[in-house]
Amino acid sequence: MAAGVEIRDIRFGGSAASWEQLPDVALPEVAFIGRSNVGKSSLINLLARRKNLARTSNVPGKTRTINWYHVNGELLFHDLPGFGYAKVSRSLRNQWLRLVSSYLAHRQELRAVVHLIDSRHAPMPLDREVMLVMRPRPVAYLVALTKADKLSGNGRAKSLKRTRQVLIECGVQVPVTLCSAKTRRGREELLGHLAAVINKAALRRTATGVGATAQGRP
Ligand SMILES: Nc1nc2c(ncn2[C@@H]2O[C@H](COP(=O)(O)OP(=O)(O)OP(=O)(O)O)[C@@H](O)[C@H]2O)c(=O)[nH]1
Ligand SMILES: [Mg+2]
Repeated sequence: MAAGVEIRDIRFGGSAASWEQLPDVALPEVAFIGRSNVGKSSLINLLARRKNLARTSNVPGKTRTINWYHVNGELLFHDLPGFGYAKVSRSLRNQWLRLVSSYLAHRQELRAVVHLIDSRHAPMPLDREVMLVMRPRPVAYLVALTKADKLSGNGRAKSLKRTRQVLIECGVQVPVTLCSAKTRRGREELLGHLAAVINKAALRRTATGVGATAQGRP
């Protein structure tokens, strides 16, 4: 496997509740998307080797804005609000869904999408929608199966097989990585896939050494 993205420096950049508030710094972006509570913020912490860089919670609906992180001053990680969370109002849910869908469909700087799916469950209808939205996009697409520590070896094998089958049904063939924020499983594999898919030339061209653009954290 290719050497992974090496995260030398990662820091919180800011939060956007609407399209207009997204950062305008012309750096390549990697988005982490998935259902509420699937482990997006935890995965960013795992990749960053930081405990509390992104705030996590056992109550779904923790991340309500698009939060971005500067990586090595040359790349952004975007932690997206989870979709499918039933306990917020329909209008707020729709607002998040609109923000996430327009981000996926139109964001110029987007280079890679990491789609997180709970390894214990089959992909849900909204997950299939993400796969279908991603199919024609000229953006690298990776799937991470989270909370793999909660499954036996047999359960993990089944989870991989089931997810690959749904991806085939949706017409996409992409790397699928079993991950655990608890055992740190999948970190190197995922960073390896990211290094392979992010356009290094584009990174060098646009690298500006930009640091944090806002104080504090979400
Ligand atoms: N056992 C285990 N628990 C995990 C793992 N990843 C996340 N969790 C737990 O799952 C819960 C949700 O994690 P978050 O990272 O906040 O999930 P999220 O997808 O960012 O959630 P929202 O921001 O609400 O959409 C927390 O209680 C985490 O500790 C994992 O790999 N293994
Ligand atoms: Mg979150």
